[in-house]
Amino acid sequence: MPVVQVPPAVLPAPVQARVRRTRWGAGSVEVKPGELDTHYGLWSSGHTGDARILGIPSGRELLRIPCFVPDALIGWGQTNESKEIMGTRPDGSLEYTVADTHHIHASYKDGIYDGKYAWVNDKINARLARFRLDYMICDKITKIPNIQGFHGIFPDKRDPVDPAINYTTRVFCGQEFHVPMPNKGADMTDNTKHHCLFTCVDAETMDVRWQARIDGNCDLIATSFDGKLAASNQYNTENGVLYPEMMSAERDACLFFNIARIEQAVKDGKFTTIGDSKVPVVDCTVEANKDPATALSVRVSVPKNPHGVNATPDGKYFICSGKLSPTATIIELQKVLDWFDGKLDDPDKSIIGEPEIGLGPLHTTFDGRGNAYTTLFLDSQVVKWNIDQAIKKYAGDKAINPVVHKLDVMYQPGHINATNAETIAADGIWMAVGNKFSKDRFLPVGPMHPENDQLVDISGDEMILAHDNAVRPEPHDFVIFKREWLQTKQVYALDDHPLALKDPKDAGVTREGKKVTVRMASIAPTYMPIEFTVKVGDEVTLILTNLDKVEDLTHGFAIPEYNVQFLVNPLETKSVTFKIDKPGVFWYYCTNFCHALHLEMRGRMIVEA
Ligand code: RUQ
Ligand code: CUA
Ligand code: CA
Repeated sequence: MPVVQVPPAVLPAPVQARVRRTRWGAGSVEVKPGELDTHYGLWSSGHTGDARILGIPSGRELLRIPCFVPDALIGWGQTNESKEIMGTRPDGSLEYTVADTHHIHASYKDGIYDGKYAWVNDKINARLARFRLDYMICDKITKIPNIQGFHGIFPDKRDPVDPAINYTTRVFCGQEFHVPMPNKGADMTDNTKHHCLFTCVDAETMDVRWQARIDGNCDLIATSFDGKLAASNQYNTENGVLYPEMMSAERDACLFFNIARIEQAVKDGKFTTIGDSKVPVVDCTVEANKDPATALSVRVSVPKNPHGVNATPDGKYFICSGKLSPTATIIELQKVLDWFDGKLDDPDKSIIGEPEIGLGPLHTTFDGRGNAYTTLFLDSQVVKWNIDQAIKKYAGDKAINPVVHKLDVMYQPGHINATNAETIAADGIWMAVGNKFSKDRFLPVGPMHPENDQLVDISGDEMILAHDNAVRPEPHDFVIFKREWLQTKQVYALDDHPLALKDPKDAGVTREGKKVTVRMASIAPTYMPIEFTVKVGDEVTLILTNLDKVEDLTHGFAIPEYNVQFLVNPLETKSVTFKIDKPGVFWYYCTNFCHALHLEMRGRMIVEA
């Protein structure tokens, strides 16, 4: 950690505040030239449809990882490899070109990130993308059948408790919008035929394992650290189609799924299917799950239209934010398990705290020292409150005020997350707050404002606002964790791609009728071959392997008038397929500065009429 050497007394007041903070342990937000950030941040991007990697505490954006939508820089959505992951129509065009990524979470081993995967959802088109974190690329996308308004996701935090069930971890997915099931043009006004599903995806195969039909909807998702339960807050227990109906009940719910029982029900064949989908659908409706001995799910009531459900790092509690109620609800995991075991007569008795914390509470994070931090959208604040104190107050000690501190943030915060806070190792150092409005915080750039991600030092008793950084709209959720938990590879392996060109001598053109294959290598500062000839009417597949194995030696490849541009990183292979329709000379060239002779790195595609 950088240490400030100057005696505090001679410094102006704001700087003194920073010196004090340095002594508390969070360190300076300044990452000096040559130094590295201490934490990684995985950010979802909202309706730019991708994900971002940030360094924390600097807040610098280090990388964008495309997944659901095309990206011109790396050629995502253009290369054959990325199109296969994204999904295409019969004519070869992309199935979808828009997306809205909301929630991003990484894979765990025993309650701590294992650095293997992260997942993000697409709310618009109900897709789940997986990133492999060693290369920081998207390697799979799964379309979730039957649903719309795919919102919360959360992976298992631990391998499944029942070793008889043969699979690895899973990702749980919530459906926010009610639709007729099947959604084929019938029952459009029949409320009773509108449903929502809770979906389980296998983390390794990315296949949809099962779905659960529920009453009401799912919003955010959280999983328990013991691997037994998944939870979803529900703001539409009314099953309303329009929003006044969704606001009619005084309390909605947090819905808990007993994952082992659902897996068993699927194994025992106790499921149905919907429309053409073959995915098993179990019954998690309220009516079918009244008997604790067999119930697959149970509802715990939570005040009006809650948002955000988060598991505390000690594994004991789930916290639901009130949104339209100025409260947070603390639900004790063990008590929910007791209800399933027949030891608690009323699931609502698992509520052990409901502190008043402020207006418009949305999301909560933790410092690992027993404190919760909740965003207050309407108050434009973050409230720090003590969980034990809130529990004592609920138990009867009315004199207690569990609120420790409130901090103004700029403005209208949504998501919030602290370093390591979604693991058992929450370290209580930094906290990021995603503000939906930035108003006057940055140089004006016209009507569309950036958003303001703020960094807060939470190492002391009071929160200290450490810095603002502008972000392109509009990130939603994010997780932050210490850099030691992630080891990326800096160079690809030739064997990653079955068509890699291992020996430059194999470069060249082969033809089968009108189908032409061009195998090409890049070695700075040249391509091999530096010239190839094709004919109008051909269909060309160009496979390019970057044979430079030096870290950071990335080449680009562009062909004028043929709308081709993509990147190849060290030892990476990518391919593109395009139709030849214009005769002439076309200089392909390297778009990515790679060498003193980068500008000379080019060659000719000669097209004969
Ligand atoms: S949910 S504020 Cu709260 Cu997608 Cu983003
Ligand atoms: Cu290769 Cu620039
Ligand atoms: Ca409601």
